Amino acid sequence: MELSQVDRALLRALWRKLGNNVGVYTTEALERTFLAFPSTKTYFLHLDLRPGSAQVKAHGQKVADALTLAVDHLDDLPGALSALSDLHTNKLQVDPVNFKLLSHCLLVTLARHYPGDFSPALQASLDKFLSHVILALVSNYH
Ligand code: HNI
Repeated sequence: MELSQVDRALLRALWRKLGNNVGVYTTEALERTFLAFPSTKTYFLHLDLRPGSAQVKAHGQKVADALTLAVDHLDDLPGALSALSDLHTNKLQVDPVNFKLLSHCLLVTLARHYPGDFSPALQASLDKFLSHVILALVSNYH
């Protein structure tokens, strides 16, 4: 389903509120993903995955920057994310189920930190946004 103007406005307002902390929440989401869904760790065996790891934090910041780029390019997510799509599909060969697990943990993280903002409407818009990001990332799978 397309992102409506309301979805876009809610997302942009949330991102303004997150400010420089997108990386903090993405890192928490990664830590939750690794704990709740341990099979996801198999892609990161070369990194130190212990809670508080500087490597997970650095990776969280990269994922955060990609999500911020996506929020800034809601009209062309496949274009904005095409290099990342190539990386995840052809090079890393990430099984697409894993993207849902990370996005679930991102929703949980944001709900925990912004309970007052996390209305059902915001949840729906965020879920839609993350589904579009995932679609763009897996668009290279054949
Ligand atoms: Ni993902 C690297 C963005 C989901 C496994 N990933 C990146 C980078 C970005 C990124 C940005 C860094 C690229 C670079 O250095 O050029 N990843 C995203 C986004 C999502 C996502 C926006 C979903 C919302 N990645 C996932 C998932 C997995 C995953 C679900 C597997 C469970 N990503 C990786 C791996 C790397 C990676 C593995 C390489 C890490 C490294 O440093 O070696």
